[in-house]
Amino acid sequence: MLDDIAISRAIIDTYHKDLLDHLEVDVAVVGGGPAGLTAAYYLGKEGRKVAVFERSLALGGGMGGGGMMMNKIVVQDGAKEILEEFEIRSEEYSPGYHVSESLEAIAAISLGAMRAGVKMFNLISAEDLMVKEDRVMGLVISWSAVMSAKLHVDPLTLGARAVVDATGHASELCRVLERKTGAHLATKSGRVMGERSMDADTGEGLIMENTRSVYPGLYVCGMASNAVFGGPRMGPIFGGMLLSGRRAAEVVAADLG
Ligand code: 48F
Repeated sequence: MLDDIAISRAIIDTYHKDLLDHLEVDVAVVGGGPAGLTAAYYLGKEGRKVAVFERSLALGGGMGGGGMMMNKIVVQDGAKEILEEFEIRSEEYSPGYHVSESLEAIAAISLGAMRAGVKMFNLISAEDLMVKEDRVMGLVISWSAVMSAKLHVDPLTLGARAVVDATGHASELCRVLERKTGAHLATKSGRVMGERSMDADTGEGLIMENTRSVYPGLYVCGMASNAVFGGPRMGPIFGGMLLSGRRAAEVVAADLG
């Protein structure tokens, strides 16, 4: 006979063990979109302790909606090898333009990351950063439901040797950092420069150089990189997101040593 209380105990106990076990991590990735998930995968694969915090119920960020809710993504030649890394099927629609199912891509990258040891925390939002001596030292987190209900509940803090802002267009962590500390970011203006209008070719090109450390302990990847460094948006071509995720992992790993 199934014991209802045993089911609750199993969930509460194992979840809290996981949360405690990830109170201090090597890398906290905020945002479970294509860039954050890919960064987390490559960092996990090389043995780093990584947790992803995703505000929503589901992983995948903007990828599931493809372009204008047509659930396909386009990936250019340069990022095809990342599709292959995750065994995501694709069709070369025209020379250099590979089309995949967006939901397959989300499922494959998410599973790859989890099997590489990354811990996923959905339904948790990063609302702030822990900053000490001009360095980001961790995250301030809360349940997304608390935030959307605007409940007056204090958050909790976790430590991270590196934090990756993979929050997409909003670049939320960089914005909160500049708003609360007046920090000088590693951009031309020292501020979040804001994303520019659509230009897939330029945007996909710039995203690699914009995937970098933006402040001690804080890195940007994916759409947040172009939003912070003033690059254009690029719409439903996703190669840049995957490449940027991999690049972020390389940059963070090099800094962590
Ligand atoms: O927006 P998102 O998919 O960012 P990305 O990985 O990819 C961008 C593309 O989807 C697309 C594009 C392609 O050319 O332009 O927009 O850079 O994923 C960002 C994720 O971060 C979550 C959000 O719910 C989404 O799933 N997120 C945002 N702010 C927070 C957050 C936060 N403060 N805490 C936790 N999660």
